[in-house]
Amino acid sequence: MRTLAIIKPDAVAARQVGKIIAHLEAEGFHIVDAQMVRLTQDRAEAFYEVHRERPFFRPLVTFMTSGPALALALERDNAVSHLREVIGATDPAQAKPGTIRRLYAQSKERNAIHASDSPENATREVAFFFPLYGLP
Ligand code: 3AN
Repeated sequence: MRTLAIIKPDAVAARQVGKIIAHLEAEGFHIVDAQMVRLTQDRAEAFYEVHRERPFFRPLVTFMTSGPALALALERDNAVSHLREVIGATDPAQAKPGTIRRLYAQSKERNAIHASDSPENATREVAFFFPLYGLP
């Protein structure tokens, strides 16, 4: 099955893309497709639509549009749940040692990587960036 990851603008700016991809490949993920993206405000708002009413929505959209990011369609057994384990908790201070966020994230907002949180969202989010791979 497939899931979506986004290496966020903080990690791209800090030149951590290579290390994060190596970490993902070591965890058994295949890169199905990849695209450097500069999200517009409209695209970022659409992507995070479910969070529109949350207090962090505005700063999140500002951050996600602040620089280039790398969208990755990833494939593996149990891709969605495994990727969530590998990235760690939203807050890097709470993330387990060895997880991507513990290793590379700076804060709850600047947290290095996004991963789809359910199979339904993975289908939607892969299709958001890679329409060709949108079907499960
Ligand atoms: P996750 O990315 O772990 O699934 P979500 O879906 O709850 O977390 O939140 C989406 C994104 O919103 C997070 N990746 C993070 O960048 C940002 N975010 C979540 N909670 C906060 C918060 N309390 N303060 C600032 N930003 C947050």
